[in-house]
Amino acid sequence: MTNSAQASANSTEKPLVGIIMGSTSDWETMEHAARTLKQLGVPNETRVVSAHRTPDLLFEYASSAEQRGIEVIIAGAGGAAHLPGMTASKTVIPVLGVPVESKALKGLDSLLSIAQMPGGIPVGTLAIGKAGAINAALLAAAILGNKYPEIREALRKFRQSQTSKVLATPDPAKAALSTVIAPAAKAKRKKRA
Ligand code: RP5
Repeated sequence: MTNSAQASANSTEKPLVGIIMGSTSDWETMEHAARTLKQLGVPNETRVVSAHRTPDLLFEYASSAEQRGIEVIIAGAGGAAHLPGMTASKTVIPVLGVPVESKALKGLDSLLSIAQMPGGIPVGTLAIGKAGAINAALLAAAILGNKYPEIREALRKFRQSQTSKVLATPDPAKAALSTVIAPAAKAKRKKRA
């Protein structure tokens, strides 16, 4: 088997990325990480693991992840967000933290809890909310791309398509007009027929 075949990654394979979150209420944010990984063909698993409500499960998940073949962990949490840091303390695989937007402080509490780790236990901290969840998945793919050529190519295609979409709509005023004019013309044609 070639290195590339050995390193192939598709959705039927064992998960390479573990997406964990402190609560089911975090799913609204963290589903964007799962969707982005799916789009890139990166096998992943998703679990609710709470640092405060299920600390034993957190220890078990983090300490067994490497042995189970997980190569990157994405951990999302809000408020006193200890999940990413505590996870990082129990494994040497990279942990990417997503600060979930909290009601009280709009996620600033989550951001600082995740980013302000003491020297020695790093957590790669992303932006608050949806952007952070998407970027955590893209960063996980970039990390995995060092080992899995398919993932690196999927990431390259994602970037190219993103660039093409932006270049295809250089004038936002025209784009806005076309969303008004095109449906109106369609309705007119339908009425005539
Ligand atoms: C954190 O507390 C979770 O990550 C979540 O963002 C926040 C609120 O959790 P719920 O009260 O909605 O379960 O542990």
